[in-house]
This record gives sequence, structure tokens and C-alpha cells, in this order.
Amino acid sequence: MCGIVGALSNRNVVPMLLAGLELLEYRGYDSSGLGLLAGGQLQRIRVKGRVSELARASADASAPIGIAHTRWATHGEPSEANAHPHLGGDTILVVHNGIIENHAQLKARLMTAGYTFTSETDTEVVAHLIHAELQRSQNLLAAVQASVAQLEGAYALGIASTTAPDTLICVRKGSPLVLGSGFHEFFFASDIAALLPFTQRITHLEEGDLAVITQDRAQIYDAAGQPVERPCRTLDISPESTDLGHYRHYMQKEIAEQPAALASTLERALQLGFQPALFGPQAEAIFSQLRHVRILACGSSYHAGLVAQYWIEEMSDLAVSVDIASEYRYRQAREPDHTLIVAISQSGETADLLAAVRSARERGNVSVLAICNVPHSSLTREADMVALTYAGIEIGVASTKAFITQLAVLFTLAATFAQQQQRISRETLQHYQHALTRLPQWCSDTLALENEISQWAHELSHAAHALFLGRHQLFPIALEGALKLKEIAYIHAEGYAAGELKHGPLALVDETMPVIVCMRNDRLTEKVLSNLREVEARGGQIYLIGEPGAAALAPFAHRVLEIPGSGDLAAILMTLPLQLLAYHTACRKGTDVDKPRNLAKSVTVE
Ligand code: HGA
Repeated sequence: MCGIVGALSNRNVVPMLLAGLELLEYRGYDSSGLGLLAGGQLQRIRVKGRVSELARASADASAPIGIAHTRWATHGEPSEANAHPHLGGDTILVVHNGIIENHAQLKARLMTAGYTFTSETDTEVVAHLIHAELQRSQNLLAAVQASVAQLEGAYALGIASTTAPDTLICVRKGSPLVLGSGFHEFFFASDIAALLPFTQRITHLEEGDLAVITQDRAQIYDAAGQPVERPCRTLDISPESTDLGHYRHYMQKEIAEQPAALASTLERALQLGFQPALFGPQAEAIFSQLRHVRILACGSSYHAGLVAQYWIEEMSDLAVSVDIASEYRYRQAREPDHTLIVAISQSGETADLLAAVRSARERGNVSVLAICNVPHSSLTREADMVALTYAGIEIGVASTKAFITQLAVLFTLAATFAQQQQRISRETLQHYQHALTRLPQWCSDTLALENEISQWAHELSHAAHALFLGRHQLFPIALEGALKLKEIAYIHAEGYAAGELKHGPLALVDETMPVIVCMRNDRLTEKVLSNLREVEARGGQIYLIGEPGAAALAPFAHRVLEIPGSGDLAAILMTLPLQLLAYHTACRKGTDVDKPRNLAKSVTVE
């Protein structure tokens, strides 16, 4: 959330800052701003609104040094006055991602010292604090170091000052920040996506790192203030991966990319088989001692964790608990020895998840497996084992391909436990391998049903509420379908375990209530059909997503979609129509699909 970019070059950085901000808009988009340093003069351009408006406002601007920000407000309404950069005295400009928790105390102190505040943000205290420290030390680096030592909370900061007119400083603690190196030019940003158009040479800053950037070098200092070297990696990500191409929205593009994302993610598992080595060299030893698996995640990743609970319990004898990270971190849950924490996050920067993982480590002798889409994120660096999803960069705020590939990894994890515990026959394992091999094709075949779903969306777009139902591994998929519809189509939707219907939500069902149901042909089919009869009896409109034969089983359903393949991987395949349903409903309602109101991706604040 909130995206920051900085650039120092021998050419005009304004187009680069704007291009970088556009690629960070998934992180926040309520206001945006630029801070430029040219010939020892500061210039600040801020707008309430999107980067496109900032680009218009800065059409004539030019500078070799600059910082930029796209905001998702935490402190103070979205407004020009609250937009970043913030000014410290009249010599410091600061952009910030994160929350300064002790901002009120610092503000009181700075006001007593004579500083006037022009915004409601927590960030402005940082700008004034650096200014105050600069009066003491007359050295920008010393002033920034002295200031961050007083900050509590999370921050990635970009700082420019007239007192060091050839320099940029950035610093991070608790919020992500990467450095990029070009030919006599340097960049920093909240996410590598913003830097891909300019460089593939990336350095990940560690917690507490600060970088002083000049034309010739970027000198990094660690949290103790000592100069350090951090590895610079050359990425192999094509800049086109952030292009929209012929698609109308990133979400549409990312839905379409799912067959390829699944194929990439499953490649190693299909070559190696369900071996612990898939999860790293230590996995064999750790998995062989396991008694308990605790899955921690937020949002869609939490739903992926819930599906995994069904899979792991079914395939192995492990006890599995699944927790929302923001709840777990404040609970007093005990962790018995030999617990595996499975932490799931697209970005690997989710603040609540990182805190939950750290608190799990304090509660017991646990091992941590990260399932993540970003290789060098905070989460993957803190974990003992890593399983990457190869979904590619996900820009749409509503997760699609990241969620689907998380499920694919979790399925291989469950099958790996099963194989290691010898709880499953060779034939069943071969059957799983075979199903995973065919999964990308089934996924394409399911996506080919888009036109039918688009018709459903036309009907759904008139609804004020919707109910999503499923049982067993499809219950979390009902939660995910409801979440998608809420997020991007702004329709109030609830996901329920179908068996819970008569314990409450049935009271809401009448002819105005669309009820979207996912159903497998399995031992629970009859149970689900009984639940649907209950809906039908109250006039509810049933939209059924099922396996081949579903239409004959539920002739009373208003609409039926039969998807190919499915079986053990039903949770993965049945998610696809629900994504398309939310997408087309949102398009019909005319919402901003990739940037839904009030939301942002990569939730790096608590
Ligand atoms: N607290 C700052 C920055 C917000 C942020 O990083 N959001 O993710 C503000 O409210 O401007």
C-alpha cells in the first residue's frame, strides 16, 4: 500500500517517476505527488487523484533527481494537502509508505519547537523531524539516521533535500523497498514492478537499511549505521509482463494467464514428483517430524489456506489449523513442537502476516514455510523453506492467478505429506500427478465458458445481495467468490458452508436473492442438492457451477454451468467461473475493476 519511487540520473527523471508510479498504482491511488530537485531548488507537485492527473499537472516539469508517491490514506483523508511528498521546513521533501505509530508525541514536540503542520498525516512529522535534526548536525545522512532512530512503526521513506542537492536517501523498516541500478543512474521503489522499464539490476534492502544515492554509487548502511554490501541480482522478468496488451483490465489479463501460471508453478512438482525437496533442502527432515500444521494468511490467501486444510487432513494424519494472520498475532495460541507454519502471501510483504509469523516463532520451536509470489520478499527471507508460485507480476487488486497458483502449491504440499507418511497408494499419487498435468488445459477449457458467465453477470449486476454456497473444499471457494464480488462489483455477498444455510442465511432467501453454488459429484452431492431444494422452496435463484451431469441433477436450478475435469482439483477449477462472474458483473456496473474503491494491493500496513 502506498507506492514510492525515487530516481537520480543525468537525464530528466520525471517520465520515469510517472511510469514507475503508474506501475505502483495497485498499491494506492487516492492521491499522488512528485518532489523534484534541480539546480538546488525543490519543486513539489501534488494532486488529489490518479497518476494520470499528476502527469497532466507535471507536463512541463524536468529534473535529474526526484521522489514520487501514490497514496492509500491511513492518516488523513485523500486530499492535496495530505498527498506526499511532505515538506520539512523548506529544505526537506519526504515520501512515505507505512505508519508512524508515535506520530502524535513527535508532533507535539515539534510543534513546541515551532513547526507548523499543514497536513493530517503521520508522514509530515518525519519531514519536520529530519529538518530539526539537520539544524543540529548540518549533515543529511546524520539527520536521517537520528530521525529514524526516533520513529516507531513501519516505514519506507524517500528523502530529497536542498542541503545535499546531488543526493537521494531512502530507508526502510517494516515496509518494502528495493534499489535499482542503471548506467550512472539509480532508482528505488516499493516494488520491482516500478523499476522493470528501466533496469533489471535489483538490490533488496534489509530491515533497517538506509541507502545514500549519488550519481556514482548507492552506499548502503545497515540498521546499526555500518556500511554494508547487499547482493545485486539481475532479474529475468520481461518488462512486457507489466503491459496490459490487448486486454481491457489487468484482472482480465491475469485471469487469462492462469493456465500458463499453473503450468509454470507445477513444472518442478511434475518433474520431481511429490518430494519434500520441492520445498527446500531442509524440508525432508522437518516434514518427517511434523505433528501439526498451522496455516497463516489474509484475504484470498486465507481462503487458499482453508482449502488446503481439507486437502491435508484428507491425505495425511496431520492436524491442521488455519488462522487469519491479523487475529492470530493477538491470540494466545500455543504452538507444540514440530509445528509447521505455512505462511501464504502474494507479495510476501503483508504486514499482519509478517507479524504473525514472528509471533509464532516466539511461541514455540516452529519451522516456517513461505508460499509466495515474490522471490526476495520479506517473507521469503524470513522463512526456513520457500515454495514460490510462478504467477508472474499480479497488478489487479483482486487476486486471481496468485490465488490459483497458491492452491496448486498447497495441493502438492498435501500430496507430499501423504507420500512421506505413506498414507496414500502409488495409484492415487499417480492419479494426482496426472490430474495436475492436465490442470492447465482444464483451466483453459473452463475459461472458454466465459460467454455463459457473462450472461449470468448481466443478471447479477441488478442484484443488491448474493449468497455463495459450497461444501468441503468448495466452502472456501464460496468465500472467495463472495469476496471477489464484494471487492470489485460492490455487491454485498456472503459465502457460506451450504450446511449452515438453515442456521441463519436462509432467512434472507427470496426471489431477489441470487444463490451461487459450487458442487462436486461426490459423497456430498445429495447433501448439497437438499440445501438447494431449501433455496428453491423460498424462490431463490440458483446459479449452479458443477461437474458434468450437474444440470441433470438439479433441473430446478435457474442456470447451470458444467465445467470440465474438476475432481480432486475442483477447488481450483471452480474458482475460475467465480472470478469471471465478479469481473463481468463489475464491468457491467462500470466500476474500476483494477483499482476498486478503498482497497489496495500488498497490504503493508497493519
Ligand atoms: N501513513 C501515510 C502513508 C500511508 C500508507 O503507507 N498506506 O499504505 C499516509 O496516510 O499518508
